[in-house]
Amino acid sequence: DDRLPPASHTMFPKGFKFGASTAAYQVEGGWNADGKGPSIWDDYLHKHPDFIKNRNNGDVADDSYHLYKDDVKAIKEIGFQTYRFSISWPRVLPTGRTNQVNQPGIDYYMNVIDELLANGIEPVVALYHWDLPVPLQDIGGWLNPDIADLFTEYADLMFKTYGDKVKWWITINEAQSVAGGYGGGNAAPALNLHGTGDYLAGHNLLRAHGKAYRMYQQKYSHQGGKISMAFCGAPCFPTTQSPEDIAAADRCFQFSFGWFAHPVLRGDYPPIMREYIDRNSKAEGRNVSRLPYFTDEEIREINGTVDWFGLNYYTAYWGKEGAVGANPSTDRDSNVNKYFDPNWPSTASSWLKVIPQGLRLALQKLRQEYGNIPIIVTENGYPDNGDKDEKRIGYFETHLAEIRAAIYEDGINVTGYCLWSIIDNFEWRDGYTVKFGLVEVDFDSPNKTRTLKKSAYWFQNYMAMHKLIQ
Ligand code: GBH
Repeated sequence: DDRLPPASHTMFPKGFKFGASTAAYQVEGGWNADGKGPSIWDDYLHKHPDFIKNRNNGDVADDSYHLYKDDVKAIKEIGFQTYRFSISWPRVLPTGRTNQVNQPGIDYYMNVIDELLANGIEPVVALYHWDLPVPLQDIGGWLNPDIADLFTEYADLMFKTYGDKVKWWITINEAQSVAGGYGGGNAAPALNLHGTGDYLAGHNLLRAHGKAYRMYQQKYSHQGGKISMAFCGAPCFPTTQSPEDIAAADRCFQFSFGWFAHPVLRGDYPPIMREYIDRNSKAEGRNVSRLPYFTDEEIREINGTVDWFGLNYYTAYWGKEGAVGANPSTDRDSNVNKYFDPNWPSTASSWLKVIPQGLRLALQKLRQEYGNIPIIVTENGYPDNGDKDEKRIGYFETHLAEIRAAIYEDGINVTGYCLWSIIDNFEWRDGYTVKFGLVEVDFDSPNKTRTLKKSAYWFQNYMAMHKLIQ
């Protein structure tokens, strides 16, 4: 069949790694076990249970705090080479500060890492997947510039403790989503400082990342680890090929991925963000821009601080010119009207339509903007209500085909893929109603019984078939 690509192109390149992801608050439970301090998610959901479907929270979740060996067993059985998880900052530092270290928390992650390594699975570790220690939120959280030093002290302890065993680090998962917790109200701390708090939080997230990276270079470069952030965004296809629509699609990229990627790869914010936000701020009668300025020293510190590019991809949009969204807000500042194609399949998550071509679009755009940096897809997955596992298989199959096309037809340096998620877990505002896992969890059973889904067996087979024999 001449429509098929050459046989080798159905394979992944030598060294390509497959993995699966989770995040601490979504799977661990043990919210106050053995000296763990509360995070902003513990605190917010205890105070505002109606924030989440069925008033659920992550107090127990998958109980991976006690059952992590079951998770590793599934990862091993399916055949993944890597496991991406996150460390809960308040589990190791209950006050957020290094003057009080919680030894059982330290031991927990050491056990997880040892269990992975004993099973031949490489850890990919995120330091921040949204669960800030409450005492740090009490001083303003990511709005307080001091957070950069506090994060760096925490990162230092993590590198010192685990860095001999962990070679792949993510400082911050989806800085854009973290900033959203200050700007949009959809995530803890659920502040609604749209168009101001989000930019300020984003600014300090970048400062924190830059400082932590430089500290690693200075103190731990002998460990030979590789550091990134996990970037998120949904790229836009231009509605037409008109210059206006093409420019709008570019702004869609710059205001999402570019917001954090441009500073760490090119120094400073994307020029178009600077221009639009400064102009809007002025028009609003402000004498300072809502988008903070870096000092020259900060730009030098932040520029060049990712060794690889972590890409979380789920969905895409059509885009055209248009000021929509709250006033002010990042959406409105971008002057892009983003919308879903009615033909793209819906899923259990209203924000996620299935459009695999968007993954290749994102990869192409990343290469165009940032050159041939190695890219690892750090998240990609399909949500259902426990009823559409076949569709999950289709989602993976089509997205992985786009990755192969990006590698072989576009020459893009994609070196790995971590799906979301190994296991059904606490899906933030959707609670336990929306499931992304390859492994089903009986949340009503005392031992949170784990059962591999069809998609897990499909993935097992897929990796065996499509990985070049090495
Ligand atoms: C990722 O975020 C997260 O890293 C991960 O923890 C999560 O489980 C996974 O995706 C699946 O959701 O409430 O309608 O305003 C993906 C990006 C950003 C998508 C926030 C949902 C809120 C949509 N997410 N967004 S809405």
